Amino acid sequence: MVADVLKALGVSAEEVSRGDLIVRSPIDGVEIGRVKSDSPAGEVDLKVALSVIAFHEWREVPAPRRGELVRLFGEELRANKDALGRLVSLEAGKILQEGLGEVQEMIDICDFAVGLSRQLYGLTIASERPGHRMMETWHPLGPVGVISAFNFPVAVWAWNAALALVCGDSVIWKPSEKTPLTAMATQRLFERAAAKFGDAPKGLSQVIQGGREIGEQLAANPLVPLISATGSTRMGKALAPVVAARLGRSLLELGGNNAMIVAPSADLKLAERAITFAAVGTAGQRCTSLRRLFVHESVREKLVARLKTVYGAIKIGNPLEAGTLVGPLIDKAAFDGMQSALAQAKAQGGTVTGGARALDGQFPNAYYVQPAIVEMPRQTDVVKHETFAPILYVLSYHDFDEALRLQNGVAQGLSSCIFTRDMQEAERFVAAAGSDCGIANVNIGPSGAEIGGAFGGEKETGGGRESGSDSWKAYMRRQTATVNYSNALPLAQGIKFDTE
Ligand code: UN1
Repeated sequence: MVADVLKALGVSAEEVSRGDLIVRSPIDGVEIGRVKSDSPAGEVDLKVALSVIAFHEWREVPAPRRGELVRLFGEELRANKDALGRLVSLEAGKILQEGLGEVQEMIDICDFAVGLSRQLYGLTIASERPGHRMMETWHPLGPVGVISAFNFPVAVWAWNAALALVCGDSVIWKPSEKTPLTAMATQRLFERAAAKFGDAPKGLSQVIQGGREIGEQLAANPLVPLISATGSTRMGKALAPVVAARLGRSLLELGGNNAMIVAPSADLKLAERAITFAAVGTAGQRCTSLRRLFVHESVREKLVARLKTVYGAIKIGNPLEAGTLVGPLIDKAAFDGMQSALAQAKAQGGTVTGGARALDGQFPNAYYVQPAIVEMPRQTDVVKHETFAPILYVLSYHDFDEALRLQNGVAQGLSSCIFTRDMQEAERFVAAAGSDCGIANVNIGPSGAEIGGAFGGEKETGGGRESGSDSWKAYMRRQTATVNYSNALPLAQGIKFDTE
């Protein structure tokens, strides 16, 4: 099955038959491939050097023509959506619908980037000096290092790569060591698009495989002006100083601890569906997963009872089977992390429903779990911590200000939402003194953002913005240019400096 999918995507069985990175499917723990790591010292720097050469060529290709390459890549993705979506399921364990959704997200960002390739607008600025014109131009930046996580093994790279490519940059991708195969397959599709394009420089997009040392080697290289990294806050805190030490730029998309406020006026049926998708979808392994639920005391009993019924009926199982809503956790470490969080929650006064291992008879080497609902008396330490698993902490609130304080009272600032039909609450939630997150939704859950908006968050989430809106500016360098078309040399600020 894996071999067939890989073959359809242009990766031969032979290519994934040896190497130090052993890939196991989280579906059943069975080995599905071996991939060789790049060596941190030699190969990474060599690929960076090639990337610099590719950049020098690519930056001179007109942006709309660069867009054509991204358009062709989008076509490859369309043609191979099913195979790549399946591979995402096999390697990352997410249900097929979400695997396909992830590929759709790649297609969408390609479309966005193609349009953008004709809209990399700068400004013309009025000069204070006579006979002068001032302008602001966006130029290609250089090789962009993309470090991605296992949970969105291909889409997050695409958000970065599609923009970087139309912006005139080359790309070096270090995928999670847990998902090297989807990266290989994506690279292969890119190469097909590049072959159709004709004259794309060699090494325009490259993959480096391996663990943390590889990522650090990339981050330390001064020839890579931008490192865009997605992963845990811990990873970001280790990586950012490496980039900062050489005064490079980093674009960080780190942990979230996303909340929903359910107000007394909320449509509870809608809230219930949104909670379920956001808290148990992708087995709670999205950076935007719903982790904290603040329910108004007047509706709490009703909503929590409904959620327990819905949770009880959710189909957990093989993510490739139709009807499954919750697939496995990525590995044993994720399972252990979840169990430890649940134990802490109990010690901190929580009441846990669900959370146990599931299907261990059928899949002894995989880690399926019953999603957990944890009713907490207060927002304790464990609630403030992001555990990458389907745990939903439920707390009650009395008034809106209190709910807002609780929702903002954590170190992370990625996504947030409110379910309300009270216009004042909705507007206050998205106003300056409302949610402090990068994403704030009304009557929509915190996950599943569209590519058209800027994606990312504040505080320990790292402050970076990827994907839509004007996120492209992070992948370019801004130049202010002033042209004097007069025969005099007036100085700015009216300074007189006569040399005659
Ligand atoms: C992530 O988990 O790193 O909004 C990204 C969402 C997806 C992206 C998640 N579009 O949930």
